[in-house]
Amino acid sequence: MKKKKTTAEALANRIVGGKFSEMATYSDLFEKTSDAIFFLDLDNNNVIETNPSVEKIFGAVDFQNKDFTGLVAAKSRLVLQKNLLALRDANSKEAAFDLFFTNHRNEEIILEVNAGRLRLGDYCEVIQLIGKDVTMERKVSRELLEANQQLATLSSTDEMTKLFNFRHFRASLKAEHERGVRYKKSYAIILCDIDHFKNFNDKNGHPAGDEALRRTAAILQSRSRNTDIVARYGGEEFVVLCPEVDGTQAQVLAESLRKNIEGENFVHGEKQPLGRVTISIGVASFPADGVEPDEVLRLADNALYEAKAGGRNQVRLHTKGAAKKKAA
Ligand code: GH3
Ligand code: MG
Ligand code: MG
Repeated sequence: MKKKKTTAEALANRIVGGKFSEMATYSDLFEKTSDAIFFLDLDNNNVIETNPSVEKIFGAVDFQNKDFTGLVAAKSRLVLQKNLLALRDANSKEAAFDLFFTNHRNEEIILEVNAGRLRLGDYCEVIQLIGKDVTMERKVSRELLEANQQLATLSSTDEMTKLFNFRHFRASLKAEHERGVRYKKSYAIILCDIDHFKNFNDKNGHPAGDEALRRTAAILQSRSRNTDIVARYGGEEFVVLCPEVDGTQAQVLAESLRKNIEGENFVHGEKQPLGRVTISIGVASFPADGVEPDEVLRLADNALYEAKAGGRNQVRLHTKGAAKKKAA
């Protein structure tokens, strides 16, 4: 059966034998599109004409005969000037970029702009900017991005101490281990536990205990390197993951952490069995001590146990000897 022609096809053939779009007049588009259209003088960037949508988007702002580069927000000026300059060069045909404006109510307006040269009749050529109003779209995606970042921060942060939480530490350890294996880099784990903390709570109350935890966290954070991951391991235990550090180097950092806590004047510190708030620390490293992350962690925990057994307020580096002694 012969396929029936659509009305549009039939019409097109009947009238001109060409496309409808070729019959549309530019002035119709200029008047009716929801995009803002600006014509700029090719020589000096002055606004020659704007379409009705410009007023709908910007309100009653008078663009006529003004230098367009002076009408955009300062942060857009450079990108605009660069693109206009390129468009003056006849070889450069089109450009797409975002422009920021401030309207008369001091609100930000963002246009996604396509710019190009447009020949009007035989004698005149202008720069045509067609701008889609993406203000709302960009605002929503920015808010979404911020909300996601906030969520990511929340899900990796310990509420009380503002350090990273255990979950983030585990993820960082996994990533650091993979990096270590691939690039043959070492890393170390420093496991810290506040000494006699139950005593601190019993004598001074839970809120005072919380305060001491926050203070300990702040000291550990401020005394570690920027590249270290300092996290609350749980309860009164903290962990520092040190990338590209071996056991001996980590022991030096651990010793400085211990000294800093010991040297801090904690409120109620004098009521602790050692006369001050102190921490015990166990250190182990990859690949010298353990070849799997859980093994390194377990060995750091063993070393911490040794530090406690040795009298507390001290650092123990995991050694094969210590592990054997414990297993015996
Ligand atoms: P050790 O020197 O052997 O580590 O003794 P310790 O008393 O510190 O260890 P223990 O495991 O017996 O007690 C830990 C205490 O830490 C008990 C618990 O109430 C307290 N703790 C854990 N989390 C928190 C917290 O978030 N806030 C407060 N205030 N105390 C906490
Ligand atoms: Mg503990
Ligand atoms: Mg403890």
